[in-house]
Amino acid sequence: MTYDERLTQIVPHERQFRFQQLEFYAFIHFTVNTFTDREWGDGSESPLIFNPEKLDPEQWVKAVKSAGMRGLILTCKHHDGFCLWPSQYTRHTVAASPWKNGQGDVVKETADACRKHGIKFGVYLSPWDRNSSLYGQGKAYDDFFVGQFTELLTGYGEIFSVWFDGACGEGPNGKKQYYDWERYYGVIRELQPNACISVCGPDIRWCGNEAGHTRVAEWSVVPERARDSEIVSEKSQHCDDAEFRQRKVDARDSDLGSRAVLENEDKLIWYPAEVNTSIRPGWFWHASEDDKVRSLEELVHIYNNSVGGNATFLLNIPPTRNGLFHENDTMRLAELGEYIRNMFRVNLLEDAVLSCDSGDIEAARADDYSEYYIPSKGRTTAEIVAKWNSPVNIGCIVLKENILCSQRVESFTVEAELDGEFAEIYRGTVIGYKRIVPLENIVTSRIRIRITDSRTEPTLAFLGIYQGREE
Ligand code: FUL
Repeated sequence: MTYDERLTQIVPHERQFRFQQLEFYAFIHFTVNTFTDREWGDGSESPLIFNPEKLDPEQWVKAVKSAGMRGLILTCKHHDGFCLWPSQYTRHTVAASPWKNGQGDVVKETADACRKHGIKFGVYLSPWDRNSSLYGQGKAYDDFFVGQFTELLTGYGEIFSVWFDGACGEGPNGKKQYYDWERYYGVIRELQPNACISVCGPDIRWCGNEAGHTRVAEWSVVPERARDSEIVSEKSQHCDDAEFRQRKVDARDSDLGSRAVLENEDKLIWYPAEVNTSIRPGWFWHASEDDKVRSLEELVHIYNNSVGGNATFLLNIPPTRNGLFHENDTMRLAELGEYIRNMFRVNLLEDAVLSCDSGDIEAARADDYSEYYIPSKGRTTAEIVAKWNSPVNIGCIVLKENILCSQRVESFTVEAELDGEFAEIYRGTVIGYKRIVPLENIVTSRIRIRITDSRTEPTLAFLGIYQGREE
């Protein structure tokens, strides 16, 4: 087997494949911090301050759906340790709050709203707990933590993501908790085998920043050492084992999966990236940020580079103190959804003649995995031409590899016929699950896509060429 063939032996697990197809989903940061105007609580907050009088997770779900999101992850417990459900393992929960006279359960209301409106529900649970006296006591805390997520994974229906944050601000002289990750993963697999364990977990990789930045080439095949990479990032100081740190890869490295990086690695894994960022500067709601909601342009840019850059997009929207999204956020979500729907409204390929230098390119027309394009055996390049009878106005191109056959494409170009000749209008690196090529209204009758380098025969599960905006 050649070196490149070895790389393409690595494919997603079914749960990762399903997860990737969600593409875009919401993060909800909500807890005592919403009431104290802080980003990190210290665990000493009184549950009496938690009283979101108009709490309505259906409002959240409707708003995130309007943006085209297909799931929602709730901060069931942030670093301050306050539980949004009535956990039996601590008194530091909604049960001790005045909200609904201590009878409420935010997790249940949110899970129910997701189910009712047909989106997936996931849980964020901070391993770092600043309230629990057990934190730092090894197994005693592990038992407590496993007990808490067992409640979440058994009482609220199907969970698509268990999001373990790596942050810990204890510092060198603070408490040290060595988490028994393998035990946690074992319990999760048993209770929710279809859930992906994200960030401090084996299924979904933190992209390495919280600003919405993306890599030029995002690879899903990476060294096994990249797993738990969160643990060596600057966010996390809870691991001071130098040898362990050396074995790991830094999640923030600009290149995690090129041939050169993978060359000396024994073990490779499928570990796709997730881009997580907030619609505002902070993760939690602050009145002072009501006028700092990201612009539509910025969000479209992040969407194109994450969903359209071989990653998934986890966008945070923080509810206000009354338990509802602020209107500035809901308006932006609706605008974003409309923009995205418009972007993919008209697939111009329906009226185009497609041709290719080898293989059956017709197989790439339908956006599914039952049929896909592959050139003849041994070819690692392809030349695909789409031709229209009269000029069309192109807004963007979408390419998708069949990732069930791994990630193969290393580089490609797009050319448009302008003044009777093909001219290069885009040069791309990887494709992976999906590549969105924004083209700003190119008018042409012929487009040529050249896959210029691929690890083994390139595949395309889908090719779409979409109409630009009417001016
Ligand atoms: C970080 C946390 O410290 C932030 O508060 C937030 O939850 C973000 C998603 O992850 O590590």
